[in-house]
Amino acid sequence: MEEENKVVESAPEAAKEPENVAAHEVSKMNEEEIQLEKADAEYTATNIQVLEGLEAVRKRPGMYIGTTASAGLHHLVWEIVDNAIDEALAGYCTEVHVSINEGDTITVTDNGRGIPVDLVAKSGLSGVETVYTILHAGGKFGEGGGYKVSGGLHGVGASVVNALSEWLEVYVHKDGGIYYIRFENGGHPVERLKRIGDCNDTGTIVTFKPDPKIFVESTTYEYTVIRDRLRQVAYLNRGIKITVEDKRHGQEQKESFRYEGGIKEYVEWINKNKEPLFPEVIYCEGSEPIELASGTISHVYAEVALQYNAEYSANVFSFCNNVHTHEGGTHEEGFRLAVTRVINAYARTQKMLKDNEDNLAYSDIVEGLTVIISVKHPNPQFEGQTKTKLGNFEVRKILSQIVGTQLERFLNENPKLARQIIEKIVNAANARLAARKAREEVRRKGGLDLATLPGKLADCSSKKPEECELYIVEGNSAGGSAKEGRNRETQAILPLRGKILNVEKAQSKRIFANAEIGNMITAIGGGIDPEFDVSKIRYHKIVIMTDADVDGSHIRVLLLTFFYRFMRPLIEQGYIYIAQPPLYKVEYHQKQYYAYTDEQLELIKKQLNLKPGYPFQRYKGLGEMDASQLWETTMDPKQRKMLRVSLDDAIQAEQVFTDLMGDNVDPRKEFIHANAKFVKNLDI
Ligand code: 0RA
Repeated sequence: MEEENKVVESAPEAAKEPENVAAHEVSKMNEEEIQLEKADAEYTATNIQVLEGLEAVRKRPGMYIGTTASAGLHHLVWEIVDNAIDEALAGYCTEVHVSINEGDTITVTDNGRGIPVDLVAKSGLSGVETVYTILHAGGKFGEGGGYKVSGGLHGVGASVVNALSEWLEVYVHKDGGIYYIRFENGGHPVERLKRIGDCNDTGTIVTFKPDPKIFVESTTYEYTVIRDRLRQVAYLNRGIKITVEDKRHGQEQKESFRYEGGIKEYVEWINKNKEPLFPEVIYCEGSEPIELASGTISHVYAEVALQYNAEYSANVFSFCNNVHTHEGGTHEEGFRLAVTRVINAYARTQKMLKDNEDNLAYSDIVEGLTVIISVKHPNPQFEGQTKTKLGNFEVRKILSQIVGTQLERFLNENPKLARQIIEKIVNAANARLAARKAREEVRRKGGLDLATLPGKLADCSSKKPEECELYIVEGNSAGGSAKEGRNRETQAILPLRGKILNVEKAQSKRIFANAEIGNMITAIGGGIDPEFDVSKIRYHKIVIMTDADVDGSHIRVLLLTFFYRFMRPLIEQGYIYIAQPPLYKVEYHQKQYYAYTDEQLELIKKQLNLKPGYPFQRYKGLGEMDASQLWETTMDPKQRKMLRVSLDDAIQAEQVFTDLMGDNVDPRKEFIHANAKFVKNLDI
């Protein structure tokens, strides 16, 4: 073992050409003591620099992982998984296993080549130590070698995970040996990489414990969050087997994902509760060479899968390097150009669209269409407010060409399906024209006129959207209390009468004619999709306030569905909130105590030392509260609780909304049962 321990204690001469000298050979060299000391000195110097780098990450974790809340905690997992996926995309790894262990540590195992263990010339450290301690070291290995695509949102590197971990351990199986290193306290190596045994397989096993000093809010991992993301990664990277396992006591579970059909299966899965127009999934794929700044030639790979269903909403989801590009970008633009061009040309040659008729619009083409666009790019540029918009200009043309030629071929080879598609699109175009007419009608009657705010709206006096809040309130009586109790300067109230229209089931013509919806559109002021303009909205907080019962949650889902379909940026940019009225009131010695959960009620009873049977009020609806109570418990910015609705996983949301609002009744029933959980996890 003694001999093996010298892996990284090699002489500087050897370090100059590490790619030619295997680590174990280096270790066997008979080195002069003096050289060893020199290497040690260099190691110490590197080490100081390295630790300064990692310290910077610990000082400002938000700069690297966005947040130290739950999303950041999970980001650590994506980071390590990305490395394994890169190894799979390079063609050397077929399986990735992720386990959540007792104590909320994470282990990621892959059967790739194993992270290099020999010296890296530039760093003077072993490959493993380089990857886990030098910021942005990941890319250096990939260049010239395999298919290295990580970057963008993830791709900050494994060293960031190490920096934010209480401890991190790596085992590498490679060249017949098992190598081990452990880091503590944000990336300090306990010992240098050493060979601890023999093996006849290859791969990398990483385990880390997020540092509770960094993740102060919580260090508890959510199985479903990890499961959902890994399922998505498996869909986006066909053939890779990804397993997720929860080993924590009492919640043991395990699921495996492997999709030979990749994104073709992904669109089928998204559409599983929708009625398809026809079962076929249209699939296009291709790659184009691209020159990197370094002069080396790499490739951009693109694939698109689409399936029509009998519904009306458009669902275009795009990805670059497995990152969901919420804000779209050049890949979506290329797709849009291609389908608009090809569909119109085909419709005209088939005389399904006459010479004197207007072109079919992109919005007509994507009505009832589910699309996955996935691009792998060696040097992605992410732009936009949330850095989820692909900016590489060359991608537009690549997508346009690939989709253009292959969609055209599909239409020519499948004339029956092509006819069905064009008929559906022509229908959508007719409905759009009818809707425009209906809208103009409503406008003429004063309904959608932005200049005339709805009479039911009690507007606030401030005109600064940043400080203005719109409360959408269920029922007229609660609306009355809210109007009376509010802060008139910044809080506006829009009461809703009964249930709003289910937009999931209605064609746009009916949607625009609906008075409640018209009122909301006018009050919010940004118009609606496809012309929705978030910069014009009149309130930066739009608060849904409904009763804490089944009807209330139904109305809430109807409203969320409406926002999701017609004003999606409101959700994407975090402008939608759910008010949290209390469930109980306890009166004791002329003082009121409010409880928002059953647990809180128990706590209050205990703290006040109340006898069993002491009366308390259970609020059945907002209407039971008077104006001052409603203000105090639910609307006062200093005291209220609100949930911000986020769109972490638009695809999950897509399924939730189709399940809840579509024709398929069973999933809706299921939801009513799971309602409590949904309300708790409003991160849809
Ligand atoms: C670069 C080169 C080689 C392997 C890897 C990277 C690698 C990195 C990670 C990160 C997680 N799992 C990984 N597996 C492999 C191969 C070097 C060689 O053997 O020639």
